[in-house]
Amino acid sequence: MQKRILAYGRLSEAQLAQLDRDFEVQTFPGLESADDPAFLAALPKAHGLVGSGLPITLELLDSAPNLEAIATISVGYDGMPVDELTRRGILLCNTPDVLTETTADTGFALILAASRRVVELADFVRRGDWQASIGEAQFGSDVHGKTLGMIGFGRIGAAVARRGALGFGMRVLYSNASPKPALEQELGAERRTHDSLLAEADIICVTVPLTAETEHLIGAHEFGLMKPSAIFVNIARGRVVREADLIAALEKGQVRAAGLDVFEQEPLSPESPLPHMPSVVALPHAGSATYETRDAMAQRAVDNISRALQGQRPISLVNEAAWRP
Ligand code: 8YV
Repeated sequence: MQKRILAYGRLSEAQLAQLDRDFEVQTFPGLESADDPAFLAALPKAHGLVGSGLPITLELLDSAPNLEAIATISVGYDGMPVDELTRRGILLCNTPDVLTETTADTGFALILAASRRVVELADFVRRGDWQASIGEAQFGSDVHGKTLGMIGFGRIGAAVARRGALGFGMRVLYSNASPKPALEQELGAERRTHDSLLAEADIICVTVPLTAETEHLIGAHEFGLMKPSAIFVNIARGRVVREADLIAALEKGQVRAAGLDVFEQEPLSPESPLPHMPSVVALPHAGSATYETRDAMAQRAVDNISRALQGQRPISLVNEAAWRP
């Protein structure tokens, strides 16, 4: 009997054909809740799940007693009940590496857009407000030669810092749980405590994963430490920042501008003041959203689930403790 996979993410025809060769595959494109009757009916016989955005609840796991592996099409796995999956012997696989450079591009796009007021000035032209030579009211702040403060210095943080140091002549500071001597060597990066980084950096970019330790890491106290000219960028997870405190800091002029790809609640409510503030560039969680990278992420997830269900070690395994070779 072939093992069964429920695929609820966006997979290409070639990727579905790859899965079809070895498994029985049922697709649920665009599924965001497990309430779909066909999905609920399929869970009891499912051995693998592949997709993203579906909350993996204990109730869902109880309905899927044959589940052996979940391949999420994302690097982040906050919100996944990792300990519970491990306890049940279910492998959790993610998609690191393939999205690093694209997400760093997004981070740098936000750094440039927020610093140089790209969206605001493009709107100014679009509205027909460009009637005379622009003046100080339209000036932005430089990026090249500034001090970049990275909160989190993993793969994506390092890739943002590399762009800053090598492309824009920036000095790089970082705060991270562990020191990164190789990156200090490569980029001249200097490790700082969280508070001194916030006070010293001109541009602050958050790339930490969301964990119990990093939830609401940046709030009123932290914004109070930043320079009034600081540019704040978040490409990590919205809940790393107390959004109400960010709004207050922008309103009070405690920081100059923000570039945000992630929010406490997603999709962001149209009621939120953030996208309406001229000093904010807001994106719809698009960090990895390119044709090439989303395809590479889906491919990694397909390879992960195939390997997991065939008794081979997945390429990217989150819960090592669940792996039984
Ligand atoms: C995902 C992300 O594509 O990989 C992540 O952790 O944040 C994005 O790149 C998004 O979460 C949809 O799965």
